[in-house]
Amino acid sequence: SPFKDLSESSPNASLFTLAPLPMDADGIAQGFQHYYAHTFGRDRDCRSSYYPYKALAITLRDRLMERWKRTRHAHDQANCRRTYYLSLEFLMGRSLSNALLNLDLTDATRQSLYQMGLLYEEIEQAEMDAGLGNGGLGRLAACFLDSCATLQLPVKGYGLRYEYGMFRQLIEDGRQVEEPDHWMRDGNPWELERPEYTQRIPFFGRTEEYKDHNGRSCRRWVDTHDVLAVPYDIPIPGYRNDTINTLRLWSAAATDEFDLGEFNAGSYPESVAAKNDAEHITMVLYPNDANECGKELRLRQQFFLASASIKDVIREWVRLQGRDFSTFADKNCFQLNDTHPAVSVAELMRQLMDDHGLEWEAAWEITSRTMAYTNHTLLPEALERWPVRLFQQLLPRILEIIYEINARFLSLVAARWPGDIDRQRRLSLIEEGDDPQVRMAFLAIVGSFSVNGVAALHSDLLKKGLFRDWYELWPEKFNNKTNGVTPRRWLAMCNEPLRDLLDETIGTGWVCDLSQLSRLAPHADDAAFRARWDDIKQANKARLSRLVASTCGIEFPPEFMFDVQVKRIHEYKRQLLNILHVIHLYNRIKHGDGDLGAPRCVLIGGKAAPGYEMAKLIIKLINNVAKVVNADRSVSERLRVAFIPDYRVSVMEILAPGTDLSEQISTAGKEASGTGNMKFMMNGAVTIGTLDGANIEIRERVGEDNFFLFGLTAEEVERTRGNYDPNGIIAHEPALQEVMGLLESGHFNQFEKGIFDPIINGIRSPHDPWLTAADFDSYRRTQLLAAETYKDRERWLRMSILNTAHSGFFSSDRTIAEYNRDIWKLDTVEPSPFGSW
Ligand code: B1N
Repeated sequence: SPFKDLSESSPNASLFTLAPLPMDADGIAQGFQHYYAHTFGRDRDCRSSYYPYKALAITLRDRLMERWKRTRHAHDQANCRRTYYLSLEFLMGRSLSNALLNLDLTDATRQSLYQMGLLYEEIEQAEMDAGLGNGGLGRLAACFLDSCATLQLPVKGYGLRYEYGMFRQLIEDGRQVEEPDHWMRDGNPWELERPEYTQRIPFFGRTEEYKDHNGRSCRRWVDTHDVLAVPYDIPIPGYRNDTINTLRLWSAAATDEFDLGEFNAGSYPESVAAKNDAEHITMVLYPNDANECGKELRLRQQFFLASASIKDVIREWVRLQGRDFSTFADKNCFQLNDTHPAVSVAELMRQLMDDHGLEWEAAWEITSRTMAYTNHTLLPEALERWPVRLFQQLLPRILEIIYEINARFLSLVAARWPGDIDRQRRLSLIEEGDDPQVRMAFLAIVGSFSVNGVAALHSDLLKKGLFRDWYELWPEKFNNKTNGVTPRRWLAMCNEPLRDLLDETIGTGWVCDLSQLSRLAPHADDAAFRARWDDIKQANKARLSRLVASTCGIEFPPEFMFDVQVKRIHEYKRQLLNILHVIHLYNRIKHGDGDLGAPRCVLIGGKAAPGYEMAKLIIKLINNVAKVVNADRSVSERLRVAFIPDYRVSVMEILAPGTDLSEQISTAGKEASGTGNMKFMMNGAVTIGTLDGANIEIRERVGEDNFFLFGLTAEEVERTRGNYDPNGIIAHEPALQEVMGLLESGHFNQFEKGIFDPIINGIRSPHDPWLTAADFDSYRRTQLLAAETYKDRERWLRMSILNTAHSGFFSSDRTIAEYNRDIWKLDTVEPSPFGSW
C-alpha cells in the first residue's frame, strides 16, 4: 500500500500551518487565473463554461480547506460528543453558490469575474446537480447538514458516493424516458479523496465457533469476500462562522486479493468480473422513493454504508481514546435516516463483540444507547423487509446477531405480557411465512433510544397505528421532529431580490434565526411594501417563465396565477387530482361558462420510479392534457399547462420564488411531512392543501385565512374505507361527471385508444386507496376560491407576505436544535484559531 505510516522522518509542522488566503475580489481573481491558465491550460479561446466553473470551484475549495482543518482539529481537541447522520441519500444539488453565500464571497466573486469579462450567472450553470437522492428524504439530509454546520454542531454525514445519481428524465411523446446521470464524468471539484482511511467490508462466507485466548467460546465470520470502502470527503460550510463540517461518502473498490486468486488460476476475465462485482455496490442510486425494491444489491449498499461508517467511527475512537469502550455511548450517536441504514444496529454489535472483544450485554448497552431512528413514511409498501435467506447468504453473522436480539427481546415481551403469543408474533423482528422476512423498522426500534416521526400528525399516527405495540412497550422512546428546510439555500440563495428586501426591512438576523421573519407581518398592511413585494414576485415569475419557455416550449405569461406542483410522481400525492381539475377548467372554458377567477398557468414536475407504471401513465396524461389545452387558442388565453422535465434541486431554486399557489394535495394521512411545501411558503406562495403532514402545522402558523384548505381529514379517510362509492359520487357531481366523460371519450388520447383506462378504472374503483373522487368537489371549489382571491391583488399580496412572515418555524435550524435538545445533546464547537495546528 502507498499509505504506509512514516517511520523515522516527520514533516516539519510549519508545513501544515496554512496561511489564510485572501477573501476578496482580487484574491478570487488570482486563484481563478491560476487554475484556469496554469492548472487547466485554458485561455480566452476556450468557449466552454465548464473550465471557468472548475477554476472557480477549486479557488473556493482552497478557501474552505484551512477552515475545514481547523474544525476537525477543534472537534478532536474538545473530545466532544458527536453525531453521525447515516443516510443512503444526500441530495446536495449544486455547491458553488452555496459555498459563496456561506463564505460571504458572492459579491466579490461576481465582481472579479465581471472584470475578467465573465458572467457568474452563466458559470454557475455549468455545475451538475449532485443528485444522490430521490426526493424529500435525501434533500432533508442535505438541509440538516447545512444547519448542523451553521449551528456549529459536531455532526458528520455518512453516505455513498454513487457513480450515477438520480436518473435524468426526458419526456418523449409525453412519456418519461430515463437516462443515466453520470454526474462525476468531468470530476467533482468538491470532494477530497481519503484513501488512507479505506476500510474492508466483509460479505458472504460463513460463521464458526472458536475459543479466544481466555478459552471463552466466541463466534466469528470467516471465508468472507471483502470489498474495500474508500472515503471521499465533501466540505459542508456553515453560514459565515468558519465551521466546515464533513460529509463522508464511501466508494466501493475491489481488494487486490480479489482478483489474484482467479488470476493465478489462469482466468483473467473472471478476475476482472469479480472486481466489477465489488465496484457495482456504489455504481447507482436506487431510484425508488417510498416504495420497496427488495433487490440484493440494495442490501449490499445498506450494509456497506453501515459497516464502513461504524468502522470509521471506531477507528477514530481507538485513535483518540484507546480500546476502552466504556464511555463510547456517552460520546457517540448515530441518527438513522429511515430504516435504510438500520442494519447498523446489528453491525455495531458485531464489531464491538467480534472485533473488539466485548460481551453481548456490554455491546447491547452501548448499541441501544447510541442509535436513534427517524421514520419517514407510513406507506406499507415502503416498509423495508429483507428475506431471511438473503441475509443468510450475504450477511450470515449479521443474521445470527439479529436472531439473538430477537430472542432476547421476545423473552422481554413474554415477561411483560405472559402468554400473549399473538403479541409476540406481532412484535417479532422476523415475520414468519413461506419466505420469512426481517422487519427492518422493528430492528431499528429495538436497537434505538429514540424513534421519531417527521411532522406532528405523522408522529401521532405512528404511535396510534404502525408502531402501536411498540409505543405501548416504550412510550419514552417516541418523539416528533417536524421537518424543516435551510433558509440559506431556500431563501437567501435562491431569491436574492427578496433577501435584499428582507435585509432592508427587518435586518439580516433572519438568515440564522428565521423566527425573525414574523417582524414582516405588520408590513403586510403597508401598500408601498406590498408594491415592492409584488415587483419581486413578478421578476421571479418572469425568471420561472423563461425556464418553462426554454425547457417546455410553452409561454407562461407572468400576469397569470402560477400554480405549481413539483414532487415525486406517486398516486398518494395525487398529481391526478390536479390534472382532473385542469380538465375541469378546460371544460368550463370550452363551454364559455362563468367566471373562473384569475387566468392560470399550471406547472407539474417530478420523476416516476422507472418500474411504477401508474405513475408513468399519470405523466403521460398530464402531457396529453397540456397539449390539448395549450394548442387551443380560446383556452390558452386563460389556462396553460406544462410538465417540466427533469425536476431537481436546481430547478426548485427557480420554481419556489416564482410560484403563487403551492399544491400540497396528498390523501390525508399519507404524506409524512413534505418539505417542498415549506420552500414554497418561505418564498411567499400560498398553499392549497389537505390536512396532511406538515401542511397542518403550516396552516396553524399562517392562519386559516391565508391557506386554502380542502378535502377529507386523515380520520375521515380511514372511515371512508370499506364504504367508498366513487361511481355514486361521480353520478351526483356534474363537474366531475363531465371531467370523467371527457377522459372516457378519449378526448386526450384521440390516437392512443384506451391508454388511460387504468387511470379511469382507478378513479372509479371502490378500492381506490387515494380517494380521488371523494376530494374532487372540495378541491374544485377551493381552487375557484383561490383564483378569485388572486384577482384581488392587495388581498393576495397580503397573504403572500404573511406566508413568508410565518414560515420561521420551518427552518431546519429549528428542527436541528430540537434534535440536539432531545436526542443528540451535543455542545457547540468553535473552530480552532488559524495556524494553531
Ligand atoms: O421523506 C420526506 C417527507 O417530507 C416526505 O413526506 C416522505 O414521503 C419522504 C424509500 C423514501 N419517506 N420515505 C421515503 C425514500 C427513498 C426510499 O428508497 C423511502 N421518502 C420519504 C422527509 O422526511
